[in-house]
Amino acid sequence: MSKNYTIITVPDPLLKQVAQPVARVDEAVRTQMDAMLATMYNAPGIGLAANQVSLLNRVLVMDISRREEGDEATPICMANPEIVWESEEISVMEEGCLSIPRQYAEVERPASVRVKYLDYEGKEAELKAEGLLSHCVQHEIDHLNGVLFIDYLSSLKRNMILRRVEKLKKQAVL
Ligand code: GNR
Ligand code: NI
Repeated sequence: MSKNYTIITVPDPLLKQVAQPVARVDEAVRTQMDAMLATMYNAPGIGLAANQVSLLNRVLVMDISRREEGDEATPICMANPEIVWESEEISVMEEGCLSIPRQYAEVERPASVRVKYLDYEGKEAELKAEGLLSHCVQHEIDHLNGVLFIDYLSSLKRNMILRRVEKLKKQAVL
């Protein structure tokens, strides 16, 4: 059984920090990936970056599969992910973030990307992502760079969202 981390929320300054590369994927990093997956499934969410659980290394996990009863999980774990190619075509999708609870906004991103990374075994791997997975992997890599989806919005919309999260916290809804 993996431990569940606590997910931090805005305006925690750790969400604005740049995470540092891992030297290699060792047992400690694998244990972190397992615990991040458990935390993500529990939330529930389709992705989670290390910053969101107060860890500042370049590790993320994702699983966009709809998990009905009996379905196998199809987790993707990445260390040191790098976007090596992005499409000119743009995709707009409504995004949310576990660190900005209950707030959603449309975000424009390259429609597809290729990502190079170290996998759970520590081997070099590459993923081509489109659709929801493309938005998700870009959203997670942004977290590792201290960037949130609300940073792409106008300051008016961003501040509106930040105030709504504050209000939810005061109401103890979070
Ligand atoms: O659960 C999540 N859903 C989501 C939807 C659209 C684009 C990105 C995401 S990621 C988000 C979980 C999260 O906050 N990851 O950092
Ligand atoms: Ni997020």
